Parts: sequence; C-alpha cells; structure tokens
Amino acid sequence: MDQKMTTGGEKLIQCLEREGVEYIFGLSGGAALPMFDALADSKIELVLVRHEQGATHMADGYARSTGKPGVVLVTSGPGATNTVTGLLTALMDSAPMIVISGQTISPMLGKDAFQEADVTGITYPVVKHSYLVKEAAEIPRIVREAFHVATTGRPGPVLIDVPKDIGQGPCDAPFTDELDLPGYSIPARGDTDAIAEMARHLSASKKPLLYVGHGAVIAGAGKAITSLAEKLRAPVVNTLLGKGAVDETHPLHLGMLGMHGTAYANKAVADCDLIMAIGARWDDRITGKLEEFCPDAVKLHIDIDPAEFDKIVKPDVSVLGDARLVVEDLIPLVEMADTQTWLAQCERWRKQYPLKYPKKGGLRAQHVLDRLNHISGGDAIITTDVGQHQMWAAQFCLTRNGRQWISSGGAGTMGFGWPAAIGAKFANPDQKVWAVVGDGGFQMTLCELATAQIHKIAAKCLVVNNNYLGMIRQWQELFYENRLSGADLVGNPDFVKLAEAYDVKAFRIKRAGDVDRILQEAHDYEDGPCVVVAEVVKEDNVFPMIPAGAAVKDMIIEPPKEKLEKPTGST
Ligand SMILES: Cc1ncc(C[n+]2csc(CCOP(=O)(O)OP(=O)(O)O)c2C)c(N)n1
Repeated sequence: MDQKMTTGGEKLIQCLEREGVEYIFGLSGGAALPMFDALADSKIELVLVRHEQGATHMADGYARSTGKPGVVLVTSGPGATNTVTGLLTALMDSAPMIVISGQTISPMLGKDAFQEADVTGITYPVVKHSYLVKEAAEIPRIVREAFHVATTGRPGPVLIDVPKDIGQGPCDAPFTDELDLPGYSIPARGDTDAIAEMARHLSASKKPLLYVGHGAVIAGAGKAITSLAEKLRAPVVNTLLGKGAVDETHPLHLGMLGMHGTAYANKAVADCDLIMAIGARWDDRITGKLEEFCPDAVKLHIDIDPAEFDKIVKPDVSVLGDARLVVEDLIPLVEMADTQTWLAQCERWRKQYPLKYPKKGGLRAQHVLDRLNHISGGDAIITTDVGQHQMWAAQFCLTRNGRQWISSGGAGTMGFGWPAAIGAKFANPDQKVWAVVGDGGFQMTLCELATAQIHKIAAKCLVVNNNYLGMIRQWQELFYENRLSGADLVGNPDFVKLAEAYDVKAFRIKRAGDVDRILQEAHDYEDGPCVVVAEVVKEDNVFPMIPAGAAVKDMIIEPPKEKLEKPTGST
C-alpha cells in the first residue's frame, strides 16, 4: 500500500473528528487496532477503560449530560459483546451513542475466526440502527448517517462494525454530508388541529395534571412546560428520568410519580380528570395496574416516537412532534383553567403524606441523600446506580434543570452510576458530579476507579453501603416472608481501603453527625476522583411503594403491619 494512502481506520477517526468528537471511551484488541493506531495521531482523547461495559456507560453519561453522542471503540467478539448491556441501557433511555467495534477480516466472516461474533446480529434488538462496513468507501457516509440517526428524532445507540481488513486497507473516499436513509423522517412541529383539540381539553379541565418524562428533558421542553403549567395552574409530576425538566422545587411540582414516587403525586394521578404525558411512555413502573390507572381521566400524549401512541395507553388526543415545539404551540391556545379547588387538594395531600424517614437508630441513607441535596444545592449532576439508593436519591435529591439527573431507568442497569458519572464529568469539568451507588452495583464497574484516577476526573462516588442487595432484600422481606435468598453481600471489601488501593481519595461516614462535614469536604475536593462510603442501616425500605402491577389505592406509604400479596406485575 502507498505509504501516504489513508487507511479505513484513519478515515473513520477523521470522520469522528469532523463530527466534533472530543473523547472516545474504549478498550483495544486486534481487530480494532487500525482505529487505535489512527487515534495516536488524533486530537480526539482516548479514554482507556478497564471494561467495555464501563466505556458504554461513560459514553452514556457524556451523552445524557450534553445531548451530544458518546463514542465507544472496542474490539471484536467479547469486546463487542461486553457493550450489549450499555447499548440496551442507552436504547431504553433514548441516549445517543455510537459504538464502533472491530470485526474479523471480511474473508473470515462467518467462519468462526478468532474473536469473531455476529455483533450486528447479537445487538440487533438493542440498537436504533447498525452497520457492518463492507467497503472502505462507505466509511464517510456511514459515520455521517450514524451520528444523524443517533441524535435525531428519538435518540438512541448506533453500532458500526468494521472488519479489520477494511480498517487496515486503503480508503480514498471523500468526506460527505450525504444521507441515504429512505423512510427515516424526523417529526418536528405537531399537527395544528390536534394541538387545538388538546388546548380545548386542557382549558376545560378542572383537575389537570402534566406528566413529564425523559423526552421533555431531551427536547429541552422544560421552560415551555413550566409556562404551560403556570398559565393553566396545573400541577406537574415527573418520571424518574423526567427529573429536572421542570424545576422540582417549583410550587406546582408534586415530585416523582410511580412505584416509589411521592404519595401526593400518586394521589393526584389517581384523582385527576386529565393527564397529559409529555415525552413519557406510560412505563409499567408508572401505570402499575393499567385498568386502574386514572381510568376516567382524559389522556393526552405528546411524543416524538409514533410507536409510543397506543403502545400501553390509548390517548384521547396524541400529537407527534418535538415536545418543546408542541408545548410552545399549545401555550397561546390554552386558557387559564379553573383549578383552585384541585390545587388546594394537592396541597392537602402534600402536607398529609410528606416523604419521611426515621431520624434515629443509625445512619440513614435518606438522611445522607437529603444532606447531599442540601450541599449540592440542586446544581450538581447526579448519576445513580439501580436499587434502593436510586429511589432515595430520586426522592430526596431535587433536580432543578434537565440533564442534571442521569439514571438507568428503562433497563435498570446495576453498574451504570459510577462510569456514567465519569463520562458526565469529562463532558462538564466545571460542574460538580456525584454518583450515588449501592454496594452491589458499585462492585460491577468499580474497576473504573482506575480510569477516573488516571485522567484525574474529579467525579465523586457516594457508596450507600447496606451490605445487602438492598432492593432485593426489600422485596423478599415484603413479599416473600423475609426468606432472604441471594440478597446478603457478605464478603464485601472495605470500600475505603479498596479506593485507596486505586490511589483514590476516600472518606467513610458512620454517624449522622459527620454527614455534613464529610459530604462538604468531598464536594469541595476537585483534585481527582473521590469515594465516600456511607455505612448505613442495613435493613431499611423505600416507601412509598406501589407493588408491581398494583394500583395507587394499594400504595404502601409506611412499613406494613400485615402480610402482603406477591406482586403480579413486571419484576
Ligand atoms: C445488572 C443487574 N443485575 C441485577 C439487577 C436486579 N437488581 C435490582 S436492584 C438490585 C439490588 C441492588 O443492590 P445495591 O447495588 O447494593 O443497591 P441497594 O438496593 O442496596 O441500594 C438488584 C440485584 C439489576 N437491576 N441489574
């Protein structure tokens, strides 16, 4: 090959540079070497992770905190299959991501070559789109299309699988902005007649409720929704991932709804006469028993993905479009609704059923998170893992702005929180970034302490250590007669020593009286990553709780005295 000829790998990296990529999160291997080689001369910074799953969650944290796609580079076979969990996580939560995987050389495809896996096949159900590069000449068009698909409409992950011979061979194809995507259209402004019909319903409602999801965060619809809520004088609730779209400290905000939402939000959902979903998908953690989910309310639905209409709930009126633009179009059409009695009722529920937790009997996770909320002042980016700590963080850490709350919602991926925080801190070096993780999930990706340490990434990791797979223990206590099976994390390491072994600054909190001082010290520490281990009460449960598949009337607000039925809904 001509010495000066650009390789496929070099062309691909140049295309990424052209897309404005700053970081690539990845781990190398034979089939990916042409791309890694090209990175040596690139201005893109390579972040070498310790496990490919970590790379995907870092890319996800980068993406969710900025709206720009996170980019991952891995090798073939096991390198690529290690990204499946991250792809699922990104797909379920509509996060833009580009995963580039090396592949065995084209002539060996399908012949069980070393480290070969049918990656486009394996990942097919967990990507928005995928490409197997067949000729080097396709590289510029494929990269352009991949970024377009990942970021437009409903965002999602896109995979590009690159056989090594193509990565290594010559590529003289010019850069292009051409897109060849027949059938791919991006809705923008909604249908004006349907918007007018929505406005009529909203203006006529006596008990309206705005139910805000992640789509509203992605669309940047928060300001418009706040104006709409204020004009209508309608209360607002958000999903786990809708946190921050509307400032959770706004007087019209009733907090999170659903399985572990506030009792007052759920009471409002059960009693409203109109519910408008904005970029939310009526997830089973929200609706519980569908037949009893506000059966008499008018249901309005705004979404950018037509597949969401009628998937779970049949809306009375739906508008396909960008949430911000649709809500902006709605505002001038609605009239102030007569909601005084309704708002007064919501306020009574808020006073009657506040979030609370015992103040005595050891260090409480809720107390730690309540104080984290105070110390971070609602300005930090908070990522979480999955489990009890996630729900307590959602309840107590009130989010003021979109893209400040990053949690695995749809997939519920343990191991997400810490690498997502690293990715978010790469993207937002001037912002405080806290990961809230459980002792179970932290151990799934804690090897990324090394990645954060090498890059001096000052993300903070709060390990809520209850020495249990807490959420599992909670379900077994409540619904399986406390027959604990596979819930005890006996064998946990000393997380402070472990962090120190990675040369990472670590703190331990044992007493409630130390919480503020230690959290503040960690909050102010910006020389690199740090870990705060909170040794919390072992057996504490998250309330309120609506058992899976149950209805708001079955909501458990306080520890139950009687035996509970096993939930019938999705785990
Ligand atoms: C990868 C993965 N495996 C299993 C589960 C099921 N799961 C949900 S919550 C949970 C327990 C989490 O325990 P921990 O991380 O210690 O957090 P805690 O609930 O104690 O706060 C488990 C096992 C999951 N969500 N993800």
